[in-house]
Amino acid sequence: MKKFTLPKLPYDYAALEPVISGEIMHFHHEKHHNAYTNNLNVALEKYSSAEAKDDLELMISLQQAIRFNGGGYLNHAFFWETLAPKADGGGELAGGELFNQIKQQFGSLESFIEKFNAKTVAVQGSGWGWLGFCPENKILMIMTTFNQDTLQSTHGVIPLLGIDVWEHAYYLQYKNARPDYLKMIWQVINWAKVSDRYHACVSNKIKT
Ligand code: MN3
Repeated sequence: MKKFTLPKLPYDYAALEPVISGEIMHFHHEKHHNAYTNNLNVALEKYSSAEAKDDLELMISLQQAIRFNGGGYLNHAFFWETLAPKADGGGELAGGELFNQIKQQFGSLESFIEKFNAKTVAVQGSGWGWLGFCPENKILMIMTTFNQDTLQSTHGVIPLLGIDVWEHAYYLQYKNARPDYLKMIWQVINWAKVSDRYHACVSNKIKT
């Protein structure tokens, strides 16, 4: 059975400062993401055990653990790649196919960010804000998910950009001010990566 391992952060813990503190990145990656990874492995192992095969209640409860921890595993791996230090081009989207599509659908990048933040600030409790690609209508969509639900498994929409709005993602630095965190984070969005994901969708390189 496959064991999942904690993916390496593609930059140093402090590399996103001052937008996201090194302390937050350190805890978020080494504690939170690591816990999802370990708990996912435990749940998967139990699920494949002989005991679980004869116990439907146990299987159902393990499915919930897999949904939560598996989602936490995937969403965080995706999140680290969605961010980049400013020195490596974080925050820059000057043109290109994705930029044009954003402009066409939302008017401007600024107006897109405004709409994204309004929707994501409003997530009740813990969850994620997403820019996704709808494979049916071939359009961009701003969406949210609760807890660690993944966008694709719950809505059939391909994630291009995801922002963690669990309190652990910002509380140590921004305290309760989720809007301030969301206002700042655009300075470290890895638009090159997000654009690559969009290209893969429109050129049908990924299975939808
Ligand atoms: Mn998180």
